[in-house]
Amino acid sequence: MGIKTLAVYSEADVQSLHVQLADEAICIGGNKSADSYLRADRIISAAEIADVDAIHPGYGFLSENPKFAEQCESCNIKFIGPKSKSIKMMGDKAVAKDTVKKAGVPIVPGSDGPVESESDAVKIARKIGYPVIIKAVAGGGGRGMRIAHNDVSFAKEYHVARGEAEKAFGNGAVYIEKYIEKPRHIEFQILADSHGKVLHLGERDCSVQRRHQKLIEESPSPFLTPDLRKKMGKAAIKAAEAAEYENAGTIEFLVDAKGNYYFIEMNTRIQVEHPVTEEVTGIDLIKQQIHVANGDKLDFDQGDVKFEKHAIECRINAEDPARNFAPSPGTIGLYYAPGGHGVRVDSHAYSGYTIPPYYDSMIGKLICYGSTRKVALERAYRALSEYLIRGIKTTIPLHRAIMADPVFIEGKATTAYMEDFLGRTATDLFS
Ligand code: MV4
Repeated sequence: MGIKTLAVYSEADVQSLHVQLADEAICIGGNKSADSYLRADRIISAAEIADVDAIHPGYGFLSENPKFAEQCESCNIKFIGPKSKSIKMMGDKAVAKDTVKKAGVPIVPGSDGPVESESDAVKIARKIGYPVIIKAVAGGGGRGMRIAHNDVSFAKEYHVARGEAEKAFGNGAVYIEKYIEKPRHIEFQILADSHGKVLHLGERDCSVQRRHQKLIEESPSPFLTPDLRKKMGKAAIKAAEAAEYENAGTIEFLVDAKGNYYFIEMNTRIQVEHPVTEEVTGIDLIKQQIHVANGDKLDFDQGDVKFEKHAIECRINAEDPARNFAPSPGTIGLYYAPGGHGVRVDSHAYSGYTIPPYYDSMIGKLICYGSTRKVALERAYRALSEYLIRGIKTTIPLHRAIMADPVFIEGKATTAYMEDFLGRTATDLFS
């Protein structure tokens, strides 16, 4: 787009590829996130010094922080994301549910907003019927959730959930939902401009996850029928409209075995797995984010969005699956990324790079795509075999085993898949 880039980085990230590839780079502080990537004041100072027009917040850190979005705007720096108001609205998960419900989007049956007291809560749980799930209003992404199967466990889990929510988010408010057993986790990509046009770019099936960390995402979902996709896409657009949304965002649904779908939350940022949608649709999501933030109109309509490919992403983490996914930071010896037709690697790593221990363990994303799911999976298996990262443990061998697993190949994976797979697979396959 001819736009110059300024990267900010912490002392731990001097070696990182983005620092070397950007036109300019400014160090904003020490190793700990709290001393660098979470310091809005320092990021804005760097932006002022370099006289930038806009800030892309990426994912994580301050990307869904309504105060940071507001601070950018008040300093006349465009925040490349939604309005602060939309971030705030969707950040309160009970408000988010209520907002989309009023727009006619199906939500999981549960309490009407946060529960007020233990006696109220248990009445609601009984009325919904066990099992129920207790979720933090300020949570999201699986943090601070507890499941209860009867009155006795409910009393306990209710207090644990409140305590955890207070500790983690400084807000102990919780709400209750019917617990959906072994759902699929399917999310829709939204793109919305500042002129009221809201489009969906199809779904991503993110059911393969472990402890709320996604491992594999693919599109289209092997579970959805054309009819269900159409209905859910329309619901996703309604949800985004209710949030007065602009920029790129994601509407998350749980889908049960019968094909009932329920909105659970919205992510008001670009997500790790966005390349899957880029390869299926041919639309550059980051470029569109910049256009939308600039006030440009989206120059295509829903009917122009074509879903022509199947794409799958494997998250490559510096972790040892044979040792309960313990982090494996350290220096990479040889690094060789696969390529060829239908293969994309997004990574900041290279031969000789030292992975710092301070941040999350994802060091790369392998995205493989082709005309059918079979082709995409075969390419993924081949590319994983050619992805060489020496000196540390990674999730590459685990992904190869999954690409060869009949249950996964048949498209039968729900959110219960990983636990089952790890329970029936020898971990010596993973080293
Ligand atoms: C649920 C659910 C079942 N029923 N909500 C996990 C991620 C977060 N965005 C919402 N999540 C879930 N919400 C209802 N009403 C199941 C999950 C869920 C899950 C829950 C417990 C343990 C593992 C899980 C894995 C994926 C999804």
